[in-house]
Formats: sequence, C-alpha cells, structure tokens
Amino acid sequence: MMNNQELKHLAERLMSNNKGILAMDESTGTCDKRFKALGIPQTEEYRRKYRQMIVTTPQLEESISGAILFDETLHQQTDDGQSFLTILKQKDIIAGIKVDQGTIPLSFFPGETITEGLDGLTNRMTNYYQMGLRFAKWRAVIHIDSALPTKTCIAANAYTLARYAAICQEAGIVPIVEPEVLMDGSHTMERCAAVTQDVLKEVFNALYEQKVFLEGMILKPNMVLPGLACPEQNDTETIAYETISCFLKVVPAAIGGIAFLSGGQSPLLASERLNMMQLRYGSIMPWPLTFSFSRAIQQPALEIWKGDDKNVAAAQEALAHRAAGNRAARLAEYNPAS
Ligand code: 5MM
Repeated sequence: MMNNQELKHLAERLMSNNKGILAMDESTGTCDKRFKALGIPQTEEYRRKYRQMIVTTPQLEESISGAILFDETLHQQTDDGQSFLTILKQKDIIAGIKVDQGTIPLSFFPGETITEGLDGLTNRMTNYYQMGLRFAKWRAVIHIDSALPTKTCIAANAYTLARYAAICQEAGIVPIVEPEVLMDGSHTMERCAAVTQDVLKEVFNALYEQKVFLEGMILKPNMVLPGLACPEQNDTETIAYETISCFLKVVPAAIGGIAFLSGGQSPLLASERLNMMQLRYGSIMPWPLTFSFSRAIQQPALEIWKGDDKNVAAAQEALAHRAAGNRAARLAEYNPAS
C-alpha cells in the first residue's frame, strides 16, 4: 500500500538543495539519432560508454538530485563491472526510470500523437520498485499548428498521464508528469501560452479525477516560448513573465515541484530563462522550480566526447559545468559569461 508521506518526502528530496534532475533517458532511437549526427557508432556498447561517462562525472551530485534512466541503462555496468545504479547510489543521486514507450499517431487525428505504455505498467512498476527505483517519467507530446492541438488530443493525453501517475503512486513511485508542448512551428509565444494553459488545466483535472496525490508528484513542463520559426523571438524577461503567469493560473500550489524540460532551446538560453524566473518571481512562486534538462545539459559534453575515450575527462568537465550553471540559475545566480 502506498504511503503518501514517503512519496511527498521523495519529491522533496528531488527538489532539495537547489539541485535539478538530469534527464538521461533517451530511448534507443533518440540516442542513435544524436550519435549519428556526430559520427558515433549507434550500438549498445557506445550507449553504455556514453552513459558511463555521465554517471562517473566528478561533482555531478553537487548539482543533480536525480537521474532519469532508460531501461537499457539499468542493466549496464562500468568497464570495471560496477552497476550504474550502484554508482548513482554512492553519489546519492536518486535513480528514476522512463516508463512510457514513446508516441504513436492518434487515430483519426492527423498530426497528433498519443503516448503508449499503460499495458502491463503495474507489473513493470512493481519490478522497478524492487530494483530500488523511486521515481518515474512519462512524456506526452502536444503539437501546435493553425488547427492543432485538438481538444480530443489534449484530453486523451491528459487521461493517459493521470493513469500513469496513479499507477506510479500505487507502487510507491513518484511520477514526473511531462506534457510537452513542442517548440516546432511558427506560432507566437501568446499561442504557446494559451495552449500550455489549456493542456495543464486538463492534465490537473485528470490528475484530480484519478485521485493522484499532488504533493507526491512533479510536473515537467515546457517553458512558454515562441515557435522556433516564429519571426518574433521574445526577450528573456517576457518569457519568464509569461511562463510564471501561466503556471500561477493552472498549476496547484500543492504539487511537489516543477522541473522544466529544455525542448530544443540552446543550453545558454534555457539557463538564462530559468535564472530570470527565479530572479523576478522566486519569492512569489508557491512551488519549488528547477530543471530536468536532457539536451541543455548533455549536448556540449556529447559534442566533445564524440565516442572517443580520450575525450572523456573534457566531456565530463563540460557536463559538470552545464549542471552547475543550471543549479546557479535555480539560485538566480547564473552568469552566462562564466
Ligand atoms: C523533451 O524531452 C525530455 C527532456 O529533454 P530536453 O531537455 O532535451 O527537452 C527528455 O527527458 C525525453 O523525454 C527523453 O530524452 C526521452 O525521449 P524519447 O524521445 O527518446 O522518448
């Protein structure tokens, strides 16, 4: 039987000490795509070497409270036979697991997607709990264009996210709920704000209907941003204002915390924007607000590593630097020049 106090305590630990959550849960397809772009062999062995570089990064634990893993990584070890889970535990980094199984087209709704993975999830959760995993992640994807998203797509994804979150909590696992409104497209920031607000409203309605314990969950949202191809790219002040205004309207104060995805922003912009939100609104926000970036932490390190053992130390330095920069942003102390 789940224990709400344990879930709440775990969510608090994930959000504590001004740290953030490292997303290193790229599925094989996504990881291969990023490797291919840099000429890195797309094999399990290279994915193991890459994840080894990440989990053995010195001082990573100073900025990172939890790491979201992909199932393959759970079973991998370092060159000298230490399990990655053991290494994370030694560093006091809480291990989490991506449990969604990716997106497929939403039937009868061209251009929209639904996330799969509910079948058998209760059993998988029990196994993950026994392996020592204490939090999980599920990503839903919402596309914007002139006619999208539809109400049906938002409702279907919200229902599915809430089912996932309830199954997690029943198994004693803290759910990270990730409804990502994509940056792809030429839409304005105002449109992103309206869509993000609709999506979050629907997601929290579904979480309420399915009796999810809000204190024992973490929201992983997009920032409110203009589309990548929008001619008007808003400044950091405006983005910080719009993002926090949107959340204040629809995100309950009770939740364990908010941890942003980076969604294709450059690493520097993602940090600057988080920093501005903390600087301007840190004192009035009802929830802890941090980062759960993948690309905005990993990409510079991946570009240095390039699959070559002799680059590991430099790549780790870049990774620790990005992680530390984001911790500084959470403290409103980020200096892009450093
Ligand atoms: C949006 O993606 C999540 C956050 O990453 P960014 O900070 O790079 O936007 C990320 O956790 C994502 O869910 C995982 O990488 C898994 O993605 P796939 O596409 O492999 O399921």
